[in-house]
Parts: sequence; structure tokens; C-alpha cells
Amino acid sequence: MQEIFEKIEEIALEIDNLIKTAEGGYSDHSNSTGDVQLKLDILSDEIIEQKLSSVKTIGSLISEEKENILEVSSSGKYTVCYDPLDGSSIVDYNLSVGSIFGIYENGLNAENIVASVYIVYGPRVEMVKTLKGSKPEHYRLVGTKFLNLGTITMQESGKINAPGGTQKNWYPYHKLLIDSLFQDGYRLRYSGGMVPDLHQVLLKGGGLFSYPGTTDKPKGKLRDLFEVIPFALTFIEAGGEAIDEHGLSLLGIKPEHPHDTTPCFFGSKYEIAKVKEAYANA
Ligand code: AFP
Repeated sequence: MQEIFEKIEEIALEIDNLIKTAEGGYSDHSNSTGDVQLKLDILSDEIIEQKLSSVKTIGSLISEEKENILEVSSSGKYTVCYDPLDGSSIVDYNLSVGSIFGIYENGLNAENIVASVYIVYGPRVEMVKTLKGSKPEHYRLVGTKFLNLGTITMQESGKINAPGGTQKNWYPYHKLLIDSLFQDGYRLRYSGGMVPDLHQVLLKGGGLFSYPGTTDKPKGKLRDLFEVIPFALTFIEAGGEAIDEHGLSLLGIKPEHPHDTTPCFFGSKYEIAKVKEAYANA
């Protein structure tokens, strides 16, 4: 695992440099789910594949940008699933974006995730590493080294509300939930990048990030293996909660296809209890 973490640190430095120096805009290619890829998406994906395919403990790689699984070593026990550059629609407007990695052992179910790492490319570059059974560790890039800033622990409740999805397509019970949090004094914090948005909820110790099922996308937008499950591990190990629209832990989901999506809610205990209440009779 240590070697995987070291490679991810090298990847973070390279992608950060790419974001700052490479050409923006769209390429002529689409990814497996039909999204037109940015030039930065393609280059970030290449960096990760090149760095991780030499690690002997990794058996296979699955990129959010590709349809197929890449087998890299027959002796490797881990599968690494990654979203090379999450936030394609905002990176060219200079908002913060991120990379997300989920490390799985013995099959691609949420219960088999053993570690997750995400990197936020913002005014600062920060990384959060979570090993199953341990508190998430928070790092900041200083020069070319990641400095450990300590562990992350969530409080019982927070003050921020990050509601994803197109509002006109929200189900009425979801709208009532979001409105009730604002009525209670919660403040809107939503950039359109799940990495910085979830990072903010975590570091502020509480609040709610939601990406619900909607009338146009009943299964939500965020992808299980690359986005939902890695962040579920981080939130749960930090003492928060991560649930689906049935109120069940996101660490229980069993994707049928690598690109499956699930409606998801990440937050501190108080706000997640509110979600369960709002969705109980949905
Ligand atoms: P892109 O990579 O296509 O920009 O999507 C980013 C993202 O997957 C995630 O980072 C955001 O939380 C979510 O989409 C935002 O989606 P909405 O614009 O529908 O709220």
C-alpha cells in the first residue's frame, strides 16, 4: 500500500503542474459514458495509468475515463479505481478540482474498499488519505513534499449545505429537506466540484453534501467506484456518515457495472438523520 501512496503523491505533483501549464479546452474524444473529454482529462488519465501500472501489488486499474478494466499484474491483489480529474466542467474557469482513488481488494464491492485518497487542486494542493479502520490523514503540499497536518474528525453537526443536481428535477421531498436546512440557518456552499465541496464539509467538521436521484437521473450522477465509495470511506472513518436514498450505508453498495451511479448523501450525524427522516416516506 505504501508504494501506491507514494505513486499517488508523484501523480498529484504532475497533475498539479499540468493544470497550471497545459492547454485547456476540449479534445475530439468522448469517454465511456459519452462525455466529451477535456485535453486535461486525457493527459491526467495517462499520467495515472503510466505511474500505477508499474506497481506490483496492483492487479488492475479502472479509470472513470475508460470503459475497460486494465489488467496490469497477475500477482497484484489490489484494484485501483480512479477519477483522474473530477470537475471537468469547472477547471477551465479556474475553480478547484480534484483526483480521486479507491483501492479495493477481493472484488469491486463497497465492502472491499481498503483505502481511498483524494487530492484537491485549489489555491493549495491538499491530499486526504484514508485507510479502512483509521482516521483520515490530511496533508498539504509544501514545495514538493506533502506535509502531514493530522487526522480529520467530524463533529455531530455543521453549518453548510452543498446540494447537487438540477433543482427543477429534484423530487418534492428532497426540496423540502434542502429548504428546511436553509430555514435552520445553513449556508449554501456548492462549487460543482465534489472534491472541494466534500473537502470543505469534512474540514469544517460537518454539514451536508447531497447528490440525489432526480426526475431526469433517478440513479444520481456520481459514480460508485470512483467517487461515491472512496468518499464514503473517508466520511465514515472521520466519524460522519454516508448513505444512499434508502438510508443505507454507502459502504454496502454492490455496483453491477464499473460505471454505475448511486444517489448519495455525505455529512455529519445530525444532517444525515435529517436526510433519513425526509426520505423515510419517499
Ligand atoms: P464533471 O467532471 O462533469 O464536471 O462533473 C463533476 C461532478 O461529477 C462532481 O464533481 C460534482 O459534484 C457534480 O459533477 C456536479 O454536478 P451538477 O453540476 O449536476 O451539480
